[in-house]
Amino acid sequence: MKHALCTAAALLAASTALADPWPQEAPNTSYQPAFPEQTRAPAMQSDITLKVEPVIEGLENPWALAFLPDGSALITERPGRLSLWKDGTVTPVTGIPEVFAEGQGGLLDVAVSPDFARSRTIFLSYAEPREGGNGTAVARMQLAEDGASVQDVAVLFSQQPTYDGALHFGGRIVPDPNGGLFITLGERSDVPIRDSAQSLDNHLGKLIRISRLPGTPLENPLAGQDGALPEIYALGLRNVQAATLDADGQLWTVEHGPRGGDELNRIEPGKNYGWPVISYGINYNGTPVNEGITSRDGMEQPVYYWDPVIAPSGALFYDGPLFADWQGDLLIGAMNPPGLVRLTLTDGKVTGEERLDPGIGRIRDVQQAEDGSIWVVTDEGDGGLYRLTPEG
Ligand SMILES: [Ca+2]
Repeated sequence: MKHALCTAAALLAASTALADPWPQEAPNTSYQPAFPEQTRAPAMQSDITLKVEPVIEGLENPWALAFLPDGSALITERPGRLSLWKDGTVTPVTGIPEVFAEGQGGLLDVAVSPDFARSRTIFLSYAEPREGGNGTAVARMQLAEDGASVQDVAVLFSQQPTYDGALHFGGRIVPDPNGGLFITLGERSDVPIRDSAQSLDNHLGKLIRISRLPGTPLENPLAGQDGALPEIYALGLRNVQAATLDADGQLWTVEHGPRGGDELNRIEPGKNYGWPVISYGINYNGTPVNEGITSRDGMEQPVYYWDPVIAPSGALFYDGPLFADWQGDLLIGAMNPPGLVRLTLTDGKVTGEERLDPGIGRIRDVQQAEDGSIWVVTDEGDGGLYRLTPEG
């Protein structure tokens, strides 16, 4: 029965492939979208060839990059290294926190404070080694003038509870314009710990917002609620590793689903995004996620979902001069299949999707340089930092 279903779906995919610039592979489920634009948007193809220039090669599972105001860049490698690239030279940065570098854990994101030019402040997220397990943490520190070390390291946040696992750390950091940091936090993957994403007494499967300064609480949407941790900004998220603000300052996230069910969400304060109660995917072993439902009152629908998945990590709204046709489009790093996903959005709905494969492997982070070029890191054992521009 399962085989027959797959064959029919494969035939359907084959018959539409001629019209599509990229193949729509058979979905893992027969779930129906809540509205027509929620999945499988019309395929688009840009009339460009990507030029790929290696900036640094031989990086070990790089996870993130962030530009400094002078155009230099900080790069993390998951085993626990931070480097500064400047004018073609790579300098190791010493003094960063110790990390738990197993499975999906290690040194994760790097973010530059909006006041960096004055404060030299940067933020790192990482899997923090602890008694009895580990958890995602975020530390604040100052980059020395020569870029070779950090000092005054202060841990701003430690996800609770500690868990003895190596999966789903989340870890993306987005500074907001009002003195806060948005931080995405995984639900640690396993049954039953992942159900914690639905309770407000812990940080698993949450998006939180904390102050950039230690000991300065911010107004957050659930802070007054009985038993709710005051940092929580949104809940019911699985493993968000892509988060970015649009031109209006609205936060968007892209999360890893299970088998099927990667999601794009527009984050509203205090809202519940449903995991693991509702999902457009199934468990890796083929069984339904809990009751196998895709909607429930009080839980937000994703703006868009993918089945099969793209394995998203790293995202930005493009607004540079080099890719003139991509203004305001959402670019998402994809690890499986590897490449970049471009979405066009109109009135909060996805109107088209393009798959671009620069041929460099699993893209883990995407950033835009001052000149409008797109810089990415590839999460491979022999990974790198690359600059993408339109050919010609
Ligand atoms: Ca969801």
